[in-house]
Amino acid sequence: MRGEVSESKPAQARAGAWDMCRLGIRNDFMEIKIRKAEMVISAVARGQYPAEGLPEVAIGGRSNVGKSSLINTLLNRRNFARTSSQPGKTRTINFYRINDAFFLVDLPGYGFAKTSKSEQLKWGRMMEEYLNTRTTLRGVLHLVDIRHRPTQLDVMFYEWIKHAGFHGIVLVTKADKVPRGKRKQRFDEIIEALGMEGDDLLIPCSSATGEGRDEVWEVLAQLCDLA
Ligand SMILES: Nc1nc2c(ncn2[C@@H]2O[C@H](COP(=O)(O)OP(=O)(O)OP(=O)(O)O)[C@@H](O)[C@H]2O)c(=O)[nH]1
Ligand SMILES: [Mg+2]
Repeated sequence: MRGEVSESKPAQARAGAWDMCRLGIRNDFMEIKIRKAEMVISAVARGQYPAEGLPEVAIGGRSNVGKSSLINTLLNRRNFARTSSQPGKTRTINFYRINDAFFLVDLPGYGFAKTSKSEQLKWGRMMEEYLNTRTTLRGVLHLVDIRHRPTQLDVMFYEWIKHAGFHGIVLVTKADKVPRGKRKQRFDEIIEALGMEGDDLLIPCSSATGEGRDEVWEVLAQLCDLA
């Protein structure tokens, strides 16, 4: 399996719906210091992808789910990846090079109501080309909003990720919007709708409170072999 989190590493939650929400944090996990973060290119086709051969992790999900906000939270920057309350902001594949060591990739969102059929087709082709050909891609973080039941497009996107051979990693965004006591039901709904199983991971996140940031960094570190 491509991009698999290796057996010996602890960021692997075992089966069982609720257990998937817990991710062991390594005691010796050191926060990675962001020395450098650069926007390299907004790509729409394969020929434009960076060719350095550095490992990369992509961040995908519905329009407005919080992909660009997550990148900013991870990097401790306010407006590095462009965010907007208007859905459909990110329409290209945006490559961010971090510490000259790996890429974070902000994927264009899907499911934006005002998207035309031809835009949808373009999105589909762009994603297929990226997921199926990008050999340096170690994993895809699939973002879903804690407040909404996954849509058909979410299910399709998750299937794509798994089908391409990547570890299933779901980040449940905007966790701050739902009180802790009411979350389990939300998680169970997402797990069921996406058909999560085995050692798939589910990590609650919030760009408003920073919840989940450490866990996501640990996943990135493991996927990209960061020291
Ligand atoms: N309360 C709360 N709001 C959030 C969170 N993450 C994102 N938002 C808000 O949700 C909106 C969309 O966030 P973006 O990060 O631009 O979403 P995106 O997935 O990049 O959207 P597209 O680029 O359109 O696909 C913005 O108004 C953010 O401020 C979160 O964790 N909590
Ligand atoms: Mg965006």
